[in-house]
Formats: sequence, C-alpha cells, structure tokens
Amino acid sequence: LSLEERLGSYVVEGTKEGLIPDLQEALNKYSPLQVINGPLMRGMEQVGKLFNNNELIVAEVLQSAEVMKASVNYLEPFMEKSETSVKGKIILATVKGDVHDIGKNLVEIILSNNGYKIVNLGIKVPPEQLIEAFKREQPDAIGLSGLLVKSAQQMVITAQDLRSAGVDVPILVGGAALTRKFTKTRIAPEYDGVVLYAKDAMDGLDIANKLSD
Ligand code: B1M
Repeated sequence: LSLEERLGSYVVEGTKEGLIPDLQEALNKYSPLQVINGPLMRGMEQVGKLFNNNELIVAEVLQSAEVMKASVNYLEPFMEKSETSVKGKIILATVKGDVHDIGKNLVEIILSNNGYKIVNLGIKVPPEQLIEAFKREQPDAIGLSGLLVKSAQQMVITAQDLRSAGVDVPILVGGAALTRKFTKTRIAPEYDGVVLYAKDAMDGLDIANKLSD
C-alpha cells in the first residue's frame, strides 16, 4: 500500500499499529491539515459507508474514531500557529442528542491556533447550558456542531431558545447533516443575529475572521 492508502486504512481498520511513523513520514510531504483532510478523512468516509451498509458495528466505528483522534493529537503541534493577539472568544458545542465531536474538536484546534479563545462545552449540549455559558463567558460568537439529521433540527430549536434568552451574537454552524440552504432557510429565520454555515474547519476560521474584522 502507498503511504496515503496506509493512512486511510488505519482509520478504516481501527488500528494504531504503525500509525505514528506513517504520520511522521506524511509530514515530509504534506501539511498536518492536508493529512487530516486527505487520507484520514477519506478513511473516515469509508467507515461511514461501511457502517451504513452494516459492515461495521458501532464498537468498530468507535475504534476508527480513536485512530482519528490520536492522529489529530499527534499532528496538532505541527500546525501553524499565528502569534496574533486574541481576536475573539467563541463558545463551541455539539448540540443536544449528538455525541460526534471529532469535527468540533478540529474546529477548536484551528480557531485556537489562529488567535481565538475557545470555550469548548463538549457534546450533547442542551440550549440551557449554552445560555448559561453565554451569560458567564460573554463570547463574541457561538459555534454549533452536529452530524445527525436530527441535530440539524436540534439547531433550529437551539437558535429559538437562544433568541428567547436574548442572545444575538453570530452563530456558526457546521456538520455533515447540515447544508448552507438549511442554515439559511430553517435556522437563520429563528434567530435575531447572524447565522453562518461552515463546510469545514478552515471555512469556520475564514468566517470567524470575517466576523472579527
Ligand atoms: Co456516527 N453517524 N453515529 N459515530 N458517525 C455518522 C454521522 C453517520 C453519517 C454514519 C452513517 O450512517 N453513514 C450516521 C448519521 C446518520 C444521519 O443521521 N444522517 C451516524 C450514526 C447513525 C450514528 C449513531 C446513531 C449509531 C448508533 O448508535 N446506531 C450514533 C449516534 C450517537 C449520538 O450522537 N447520539 C453514532 C455514534 C458514532 C461513534 C460514537 C461510534 C463515532 C463518533 C465518535 C466521536 O465523534 N467521538 C461515530 C463516527 C466516527 C461517525 C462517522 C463514521 C465519522 C464522523 C467523523 O468523525 N468524521 C460518521 C460518518 C461520516 O461522517 N462519514 C458517522 C470526521 C470529522 C473530522 O468530520 O465531524 O463531519 P465532521 O467534521 C467536519 C465538517 O462536518 C465540519 O468540519 C469538519 C472538517 O473540517 N464541521 C464543522 C463539523 N462541525 C463543525 C462546526 C463548525 C464548523 C465546521 O463550526 C462550529
């Protein structure tokens, strides 16, 4: 197998044996984000397909997630960091009912490496907890992540609850089940502030930078 194929197969197989030396080798050719967005993400897409076809069980997908997390942890120190002063404070959360956090944690790494102070509330975060954190932290924006189809709906509810609580800072939303259209037509009308869709973590950074300008 080529290096790229091997990297994908660690994720698909859920094994870490040989992973670190291959990640090290990949850094000679690619930036850390290219490794994540390329071979590792392709592996994760494959996992999603196999799981969908009942060829993998949840326990196996969890092992794949562990490999992805270990890879991101290994690559993180090699990512570019900007030395700018703090550009803003952002609360991040995976919405109520959803445990997927790899994408959200990638967003945290990229934003915090680029001058943002991040308050990561974790997974399955109900609107009440977001409202509490908003009052306590006074953030400049709130980032919501969710991968399940029902999480897209949960974002609508979250936007409504945040509005009822008087929150009006920009909301950044992302995750596999969301689209720009859904964000614009279903989430944004339920909220008093700006609601923006990010297709990936880098897009999230671009949007945050535009907001903070
Ligand atoms: Co689950 N899962 N999962 N899963 N899982 C999906 C999402 C699924 C599409 C798989 C499939 O069936 N093909 C499917 C959803 C179906 C649907 O609703 N349409 C699914 C399902 C069904 C489930 C369970 C219900 C399975 C079960 O128990 N029967 C269950 C749900 C539990 C729950 O949430 N209540 C479940 C559980 C799990 C595991 C725990 C085993 C594990 C998660 C481990 C973890 O996160 N700690 C897991 C995994 C790993 C996946 C897949 C395979 C991979 C997700 C991932 O980490 N991708 C996924 C299939 C897939 O997506 N291909 C799947 C890598 C990550 C970097 O990408 O999170 O998309 P992603 O983030 C991207 C962008 O979306 C974006 O940026 C990132 C890239 O830069 N982004 C943002 C994300 N959030 C953002 C926020 C932003 C900006 C950008 O701003 C705030």
